[in-house]
Amino acid sequence: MKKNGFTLIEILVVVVILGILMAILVPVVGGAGKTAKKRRAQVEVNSIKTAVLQFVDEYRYMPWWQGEKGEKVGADVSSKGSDEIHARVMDILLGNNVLKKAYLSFPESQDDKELFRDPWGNPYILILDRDLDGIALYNGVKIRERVLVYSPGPDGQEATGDEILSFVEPK
Ligand SMILES: [Ca+2]
Repeated sequence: MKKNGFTLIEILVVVVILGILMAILVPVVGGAGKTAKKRRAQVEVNSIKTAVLQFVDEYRYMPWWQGEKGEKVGADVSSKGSDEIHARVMDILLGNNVLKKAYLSFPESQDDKELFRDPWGNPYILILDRDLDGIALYNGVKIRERVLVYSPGPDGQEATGDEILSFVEPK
């Protein structure tokens, strides 16, 4: 018997095979995207941390102060819940400082030029040891670091266990 075109069975077999392939490939590709975003966030929290430490190394104070001649030391400062603090720290690190030196640059792909956003669109959170006692507080826990940088993670929520940190959280 000579066949013209595909039989219904042949089409069904192809559809089933495609379905199986999709079921295998979609989670793999999706998972890879998630991993890549987490990796990018880890790289970025580390580079912000490095930028702050380089700034402190040169200036001997944190890249945050109030007003034109504001105090350069004072209580530790956190950008949690304050885009204004975050934006000012970034402004200073991007080159608006006495030496006019850029300690950091935003990724070219990022549209926002004021807030350094994580791969899920939330600004990274910075906690600066402004009193320079070598301790910064993370959710009430003392961390022996000059600067803490973190992303709330894929869910954008704090303290849900998927945060991406520039430091090691004590157990
Ligand atoms: Ca401190």
